[in-house]
Amino acid sequence: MFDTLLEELHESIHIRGGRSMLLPKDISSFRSQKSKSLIRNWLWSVPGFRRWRVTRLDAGERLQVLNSVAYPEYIYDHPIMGIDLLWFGKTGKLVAVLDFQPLVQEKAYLDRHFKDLKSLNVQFPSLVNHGPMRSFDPHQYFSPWLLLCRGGFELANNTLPHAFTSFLECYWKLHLESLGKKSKLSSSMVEDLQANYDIYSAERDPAHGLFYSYFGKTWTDKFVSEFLFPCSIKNTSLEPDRSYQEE
Ligand code: BLA
Repeated sequence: MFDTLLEELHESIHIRGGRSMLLPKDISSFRSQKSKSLIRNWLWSVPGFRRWRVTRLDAGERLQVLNSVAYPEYIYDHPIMGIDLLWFGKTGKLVAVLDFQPLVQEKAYLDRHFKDLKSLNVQFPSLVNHGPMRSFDPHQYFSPWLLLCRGGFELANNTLPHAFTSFLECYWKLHLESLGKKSKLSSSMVEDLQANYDIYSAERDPAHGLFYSYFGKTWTDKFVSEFLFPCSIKNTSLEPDRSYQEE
């Protein structure tokens, strides 16, 4: 599950000039001792973005994950791109979240950036079937038009791939349009808001318990603070990715 979507994501990054960065070995790929779960990670350097990370977790029948976050450069104030797809094979359950994650919730900002995501809500109503959020606050870094659904195989296998393609196209469109426009939020404000996103996500993300159980505390703490949400621990004036080299 999700390998086709992973390939599609990587291909779409690649054709827009993305280059894969070299990661520390135990972040690039890490296998749990006891459960044979494998996590693989990629970090891309993409024009117009300061950081684009991708994670694929293969824990067999128990869990399959595709997760990705793209942070635009600070001179652009458009939303962060967020993807979180989970497939629990034993119970046949899908949790899928696709969002343009807004830096602020003001109407003018939402009007400016969310026309296309709104239309995806109309196109894919079966992906907008969520109840209340359990871990996150829907009014912080989530948009009113996020695609968030809990479903089964049919949704995962048929609807999700179409929605995924459209979602990526819409986000690239938003990104390309934003390159030509002047941001309304200042770069320093965008920098603070993106750093806050990392702090907020590191605190709330329900994945940490899962990573602890698969990969242990030492590896998980390093992974969360250095790879998933580096701005949650670092002084935001430091560029977090300078330590990584191009592959
Ligand atoms: C939910 N995400 C979850 C859950 C897990 C993960 C285990 C709980 C599943 C459930 O509710 O049944 C897993 N999250 C991960 C993994 C990683 C991660 C493996 O970050 C890292 C590799 N989460 C994101 C991004 C978004 C996101 C980018 O990482 C936005 C698109 C959203 N995940 C998100 C939301 C939920 C969720 C909204 C539901 C949580 C809730 O109900 O509050």
